[in-house]
Amino acid sequence: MKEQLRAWRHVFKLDPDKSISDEALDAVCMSGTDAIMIGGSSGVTYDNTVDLLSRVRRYELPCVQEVSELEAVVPGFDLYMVPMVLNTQDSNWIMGQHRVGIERFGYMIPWELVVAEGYIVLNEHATVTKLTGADARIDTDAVAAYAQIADRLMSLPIVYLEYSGTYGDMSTVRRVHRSLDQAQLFYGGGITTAERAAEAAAAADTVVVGNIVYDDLEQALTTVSAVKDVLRS
Ligand code: 1GP
Repeated sequence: MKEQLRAWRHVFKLDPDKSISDEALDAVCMSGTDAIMIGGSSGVTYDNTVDLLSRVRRYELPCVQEVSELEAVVPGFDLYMVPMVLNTQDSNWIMGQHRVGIERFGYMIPWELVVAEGYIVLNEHATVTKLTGADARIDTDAVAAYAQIADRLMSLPIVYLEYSGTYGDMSTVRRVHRSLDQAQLFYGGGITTAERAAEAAAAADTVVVGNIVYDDLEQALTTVSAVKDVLRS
């Protein structure tokens, strides 16, 4: 699955703390997206994660967990994406939680399914920013520098520009993309239209679409072909 990840261009991120009808979930899973990522910044529990995983498992597509809460890690996902927040002073979110997780559960971690994400959190008003104490008010040079720490110094396979809840600065995304050597660039945040999806797809390797699934499903579904069309052209 780690090899397939490289080819993912569009991902829907579903929040276990939000409800989604069977019909909506069916549309999301049958949309042609490359994968479903399950995760969120608050209210994620073992029970709501198991529930959503089991519903997504009725479909063929890959389902990965983005780990944000140790107690909510559930066996049975195809991959486990582990964020390391780079632009925070609070080392708890870079490796503190990770250390606790390995100490406690290391004997049962399927390392072959674990993928680290170099997270750069860039919406100062997002829950994840408040939670992690990330400094989202950094300039493009700083963002590119953090991305290179992830890519070149730490050899992380993914750099994730997380604008969660707001549409990001695409010139920054393009700049970061150019600066990377080996890491795959994920972009997430504020994709609410096909136009934005296409623009983000041209700037990053992989586009993550979250909230709009819950706010306007029809719009959410248009983002899939918008992303794929950019790649074809
Ligand atoms: C959130 O990056 C994702 O973690 C997607 O952001 O919810 O704003 O689409 P949105």
